[in-house]
Amino acid sequence: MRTAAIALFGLLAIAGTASASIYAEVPDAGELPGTAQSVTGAGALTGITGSVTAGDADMFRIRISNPAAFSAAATGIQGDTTLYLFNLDGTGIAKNDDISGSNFESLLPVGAAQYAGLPAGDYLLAIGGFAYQPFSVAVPSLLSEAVFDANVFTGVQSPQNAGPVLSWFQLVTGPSSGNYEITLTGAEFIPAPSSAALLGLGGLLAARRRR
Ligand SMILES: [Ca+2]
Ligand SMILES: [Ca+2]
Ligand SMILES: [Ca+2]
Repeated sequence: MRTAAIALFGLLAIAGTASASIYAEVPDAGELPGTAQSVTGAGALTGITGSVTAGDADMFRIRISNPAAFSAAATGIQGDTTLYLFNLDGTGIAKNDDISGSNFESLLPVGAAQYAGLPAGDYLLAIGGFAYQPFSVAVPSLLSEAVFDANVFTGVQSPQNAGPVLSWFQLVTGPSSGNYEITLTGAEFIPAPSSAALLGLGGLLAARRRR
């Protein structure tokens, strides 16, 4: 019995270690600050996996514990991803669409001026497929309303509009649905409310009920 318990504990420990560093989207992350999925857990966050459909992007609230070491690299969505980093209020920080003229996957590299000197804390990381872009107006009608210039494809871009993202728009149809994987450095899970705090609350409720 004791041996079984130890073996079970060992299995749980292994499972916890294996799954702790990669966050899997469940079920679909929204694409605006109010509907972004919080990546809660504990410890270093080394990746996020998920999927988008056409006319869809995913936004995650992550903790950048070391901005000087932060990086995000995306693969998937039929070989053409775009990565965006926003402040919690939805204002843009940085975007990369294509790694190069022949590699359409995305990289926000370590040390970019847009984020390497930011304070550690929580930020919004978004991913979309081909030509699905964030806009700083609720109903886009002009390319100049995009948070980031949609006609710049390589390099780490700064925003062209200071306003927060209020909508997304598919500019051109193309391969824009599929699975993706984002590899991260300098990031951590956002701590969930501690179980001790929840137990404390449960104890308080139980105590009140007994009276
Ligand atoms: Ca999704
Ligand atoms: Ca989504
Ligand atoms: Ca791309």
